[in-house]
Amino acid sequence: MTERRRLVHTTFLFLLPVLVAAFGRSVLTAVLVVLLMLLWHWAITISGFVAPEKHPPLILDSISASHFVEKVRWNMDRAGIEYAERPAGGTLGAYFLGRTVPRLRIRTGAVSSRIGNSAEILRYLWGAHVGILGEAVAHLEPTPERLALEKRFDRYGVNLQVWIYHHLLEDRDLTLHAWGINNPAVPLWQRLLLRPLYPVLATLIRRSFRITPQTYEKTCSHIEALLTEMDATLSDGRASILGGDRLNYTDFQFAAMCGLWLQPRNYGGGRADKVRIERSQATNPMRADIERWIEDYPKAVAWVQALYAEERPCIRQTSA
Ligand SMILES: N[C@@H](CCC(=O)N[C@@H](CS)C(=O)NCC(=O)O)C(=O)O
Repeated sequence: MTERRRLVHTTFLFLLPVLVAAFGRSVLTAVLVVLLMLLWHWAITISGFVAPEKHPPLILDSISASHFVEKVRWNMDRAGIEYAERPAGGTLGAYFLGRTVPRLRIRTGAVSSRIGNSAEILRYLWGAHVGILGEAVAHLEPTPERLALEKRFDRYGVNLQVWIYHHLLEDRDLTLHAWGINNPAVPLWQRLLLRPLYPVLATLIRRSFRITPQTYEKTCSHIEALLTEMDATLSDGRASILGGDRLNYTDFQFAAMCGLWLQPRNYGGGRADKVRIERSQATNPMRADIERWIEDYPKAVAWVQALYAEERPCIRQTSA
């Protein structure tokens, strides 16, 4: 892994035209500097083999509040897989680097790989650990019915993004808080950028999620249809949504997705405390939706709360 070295190189690259112009250097000097930059770039590539940067073997790129991150994080914690979490300021990665979170970075010797998309990350985790950890990752086994349910819960997660931004963007400070402006684990330069960039980021979110009163209504009806179904399914007292007593990754996924609006005490397992939105801080319409859902779906809500209380112990904070 040579990311930090590449970051220094890229920063210098962007400064170069300014330096060459400021010092009034000739074309020949500029060409020489370009050759030096190429040499530096090559040296960084070689250094990845000769003197790789020190990183934990598994790094989870995140934004702390994300329910998709919580889906992966909970399943990793459950399996006892060691990783370091690296939180970023909300939406910066998406709109400036084109990546979503969760993203898992894996270092194997001098080779580094990245996996985006929570579903693909869970498939990797199961495949990479089943031979070593056995039973500890049994909850990650991707059976056909789990895969089908996971897709539905991922759609629920996307609907919740529309729902939450519809409400949150009405309150700039609350949105910035959820994005990590008060979270010391987010790099300071990102926290400083969030506020001035807010108008641009908010516009991009409204456009990319097509947030309008109509999409909000439609989204709420999808969310409520799924909650109605889960409420009925869980009313027979089963432990796992798919039946039986053994919990699997789709159970933690559903709880993680609901955790976004229900905010149980252990949401994030200790890693999202600095971005929590207490119900009392929510805007009135947002609180009204949450309270309506709590009242209308008591079985599903009680199940999620119990799962968080009993199966989501707070873990030690580890950051990359
Ligand atoms: N299909 C993706 C969805 C992930 C997603 O939408 N993540 C959001 C956070 S919940 C994100 O990356 N937002 C951009 C950002 O905040 O940088 C997955 O399952 O991981």
